[in-house]
Amino acid sequence: VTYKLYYWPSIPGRGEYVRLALEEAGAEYEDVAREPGGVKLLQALLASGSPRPLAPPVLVAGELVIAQTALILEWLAPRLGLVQDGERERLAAAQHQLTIADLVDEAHDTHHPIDPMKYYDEQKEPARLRAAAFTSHRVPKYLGFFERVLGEREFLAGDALTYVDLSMFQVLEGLGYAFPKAFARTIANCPGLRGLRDRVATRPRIAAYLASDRRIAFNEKGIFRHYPELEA
Ligand SMILES: N[C@@H](CCC(=O)N[C@@H](CS)C(=O)NCC(=O)O)C(=O)O
Repeated sequence: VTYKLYYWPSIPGRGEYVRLALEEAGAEYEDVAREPGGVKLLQALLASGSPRPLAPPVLVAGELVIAQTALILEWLAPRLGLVQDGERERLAAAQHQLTIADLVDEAHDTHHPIDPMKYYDEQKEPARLRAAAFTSHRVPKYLGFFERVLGEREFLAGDALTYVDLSMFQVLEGLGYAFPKAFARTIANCPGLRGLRDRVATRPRIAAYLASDRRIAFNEKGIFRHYPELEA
């Protein structure tokens, strides 16, 4: 099967968690909205897919239409060899992925704390307060949690690489981009996560992907945005 990923073409966003899994597995996939006319296809899928997706990313596999990043990954992982067999292992991975999704939501809310439909410029002051809380309390809480989950092991869910490790890599990269100073302080206390980030980045398929033009750079339209004033 050739998987079809539908996601906004100009940001890594939540589509990137799915891309990293597909890339690590060497799966065949189309990044539909990045092809000419693809955004219209994405909009058509949002208007007519069944079950109806509220928002991308959406994965289409044959007849199946799957939305919600964590659910897409939970469905894909056994097919891509990115989760271990067994209920406990599957549940642990899904649980950690949902926790990552919470962190991603909070990262988004640092620049859109009031209204996701309005511009950042229209909510700069609450954004400053939200970002301060995020970088001083929430990021240390989340990363401290995952550092403890990892312990002395190499992977977050079980004893082999899973999609959760790939997603954690993306989150660490995103936090480092958006909040370089605060992130440097927090990650200094997380040697396990630093090791995990380096291990993922140097996996042959991931390294090739990161160096390719398939990888979209972080930018100020995405979820992890670098606004220096939010770190002041
Ligand atoms: N919980 C969903 C959130 C999906 C989501 O918010 N997608 C964003 C792009 S990253 C979007 O296009 N949202 C449009 C909207 O919510 O109206 C997931 O994890 O996939």
